[in-house]
Amino acid sequence: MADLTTQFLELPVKNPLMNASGVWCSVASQLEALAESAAGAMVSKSCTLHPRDGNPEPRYRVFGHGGPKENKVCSINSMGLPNEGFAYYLRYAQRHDHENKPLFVSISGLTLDDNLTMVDSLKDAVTPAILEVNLSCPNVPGKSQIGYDFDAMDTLLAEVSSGYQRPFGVKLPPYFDMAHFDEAAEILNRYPLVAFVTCINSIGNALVIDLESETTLIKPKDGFGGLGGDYVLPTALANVNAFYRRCSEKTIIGCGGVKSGTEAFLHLLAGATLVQIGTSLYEEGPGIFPRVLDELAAIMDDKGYKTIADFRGKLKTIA
Ligand code: RRO
Repeated sequence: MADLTTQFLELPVKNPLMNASGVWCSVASQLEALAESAAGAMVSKSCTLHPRDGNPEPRYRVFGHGGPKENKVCSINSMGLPNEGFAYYLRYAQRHDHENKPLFVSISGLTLDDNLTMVDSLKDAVTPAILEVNLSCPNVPGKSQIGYDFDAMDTLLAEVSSGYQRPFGVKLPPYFDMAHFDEAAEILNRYPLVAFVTCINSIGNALVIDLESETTLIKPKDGFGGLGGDYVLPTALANVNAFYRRCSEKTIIGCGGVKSGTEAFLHLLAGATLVQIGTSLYEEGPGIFPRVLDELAAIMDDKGYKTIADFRGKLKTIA
């Protein structure tokens, strides 16, 4: 039977699966369910310095196009960063069993100062939690994504690096242009403390319309929201592989379109070390982890791969 154990920044991890931030991780009961699940690691909901209610509902909808045969699982959300506030997630981190599984704490401050305040507190707190800075929330009205403003991204990475002085990671938005992959990677590579890069956040500002009612699926921002699930898999794989190729000193976490062992395998093949599940976790709950792990192990067995290192990053291209 295939060995699914892996390592993340030298930490042993039981397997490469974890939740995507935002899914099953907003309150302590959900975090505890993840801690008890088969996932190898977990991340908390992106938080702001102070608690937020987020955008009006309906603000998350799952949908499938192509009919039952295609069985597509897609989502659109404009949650607007609803969260319990940084102190809440820090308290959870302080009682989490990090030996059992690594915990990432995701922060998404509304200002640079808020991010630096949270970074300072996390640094001073006695917790092995791993910091991830979300540069890609697409849903706060009036705020653009830091990941799409390369000057702001450079400034933030410089400030967080000098404030935190420990390895941390960033959650990136999807990029769609080779010049943008190059420029983003060049900025990330200036900062050795940026130890990992999570690709991708949802594809921002999509619009899904219900044919019959001629109405948007979600209420905030006139129906515009972040796309997740099946539609984003090729974009996610492109971003994972683009940063894997360009950031040889950094570890890549893949996120986007994972619903079975097949997509988890593809993310690993493209260069991811850990693989996150968002939309499908929202639909199935933490019971999804043992299923996807079994499917991944079966694919590895079929192909004769004994460990993840046998194929991770070994995507072939056509000569
Ligand atoms: O809360 C959200 O609306 C949200 C966030 Br912070 C994010 O990073 N990605 C997303 O799709 N939704």
